[in-house]
Amino acid sequence: MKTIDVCLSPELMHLYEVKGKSVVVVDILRATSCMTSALAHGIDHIKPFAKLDDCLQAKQEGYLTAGERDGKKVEGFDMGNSPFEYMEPTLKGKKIAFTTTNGTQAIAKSEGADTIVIGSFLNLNAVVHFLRHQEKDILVVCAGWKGKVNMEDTLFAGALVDGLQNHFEPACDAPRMAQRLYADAKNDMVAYLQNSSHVKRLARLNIHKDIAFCLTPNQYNILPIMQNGFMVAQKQS
Ligand code: 3SL
Repeated sequence: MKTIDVCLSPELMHLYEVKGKSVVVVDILRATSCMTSALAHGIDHIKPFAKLDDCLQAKQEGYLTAGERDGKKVEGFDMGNSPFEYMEPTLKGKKIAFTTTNGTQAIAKSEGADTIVIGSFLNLNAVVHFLRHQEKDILVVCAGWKGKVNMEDTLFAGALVDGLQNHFEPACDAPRMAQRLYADAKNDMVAYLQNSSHVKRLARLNIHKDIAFCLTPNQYNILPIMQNGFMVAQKQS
């Protein structure tokens, strides 16, 4: 049986091999939820950047600049990191250069994988469906917060382990732990996470609406997938 593994923080990436694998990058609050929403609402593609300056440069190639540092929209950027900002019909067909504190760093660290897809609760079933039909071991890369482990990304990893349990076996204890956590939390994830670090951080920025939305499963049936450095939406049947 093929395996599923979970890297709980990008700082642990040196312990994992990405070559030959399907990698799922996850930053539930809020980068990968935001990217999923943007593509589901008609953004043409997203170019993720680890560095702020590189992201700004993309403006010269006609990109809108988007993202955050420490949860706040970057000065001079066109958009921040709230999924609701990307639902605006006038953004349809636009291309976006995106950089975030943790999410786009985790994407950069996943380079070299056979496939990189983006996961969020918003497209949980689409991610499960895609991975189930890949003949490759899976690595879920949790973006965490500045190198530290967080609960929301671990929960999503657990949801994937759970959804794929008849097809992929856990490679070590991290996927088993994530699955246990998800089993504890799945009936009310908003309540379960209320004392978690990043929920508290975001609550200080007054973005409760974003938190509730990002924890809502299966709003979209698309799969953001990296193709030649660009993230595009692949529709799932
Ligand atoms: O770190 C990230 O990539 C962001 O998603 C963080 S925040 O939710 O915008 O604060």
